[in-house]
Amino acid sequence: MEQTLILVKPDGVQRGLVGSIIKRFENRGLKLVGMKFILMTRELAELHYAVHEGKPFYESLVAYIISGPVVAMVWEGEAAIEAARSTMGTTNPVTASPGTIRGDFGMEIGRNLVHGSDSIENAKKEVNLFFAPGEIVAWRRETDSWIRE
Ligand code: D4T
Repeated sequence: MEQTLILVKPDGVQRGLVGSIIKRFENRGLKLVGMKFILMTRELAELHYAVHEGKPFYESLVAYIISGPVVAMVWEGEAAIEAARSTMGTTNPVTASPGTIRGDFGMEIGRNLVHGSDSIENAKKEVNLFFAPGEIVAWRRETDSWIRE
């Protein structure tokens, strides 16, 4: 079973879209196993976006992610990483399909509302960056047999 780190970024929080965004992942059938509302420190942001250091958009990306609170979540499911990313839509909301979070709510790459891990390796790193092991909740979902064969 995969786990993926999802962030509702500061624009999603400021625009009052937290509930709508969470609902998309719930509707999909992903299972919520961790959630917190935090103001990311610059240190955490730099660790999270270390792979982008040196790129032209790096400074504005870090400034954006620490500009207000975010909702950090861990969602679980088979192929959770790919399922979450297809629910989010492409990185640039302008090209994201209608029906995806970015395609329905976004207009610019620098305000793309959500983050989702992009590989199993990065998902593990990111979940560990945001959550202590004791903050992940293992629970039995009664509807699982209607979502997974
Ligand atoms: P995140 O990490 O936010 O889920 O986005 P993606 O996984 O979909 O995309 P990414 O890692 O390539 O980019 C990270 C982050 O940087 C912003 N960005 C990206 C930007 O502002 N300008 C750019 O040219 C690119 C490529 C958007 C997402």
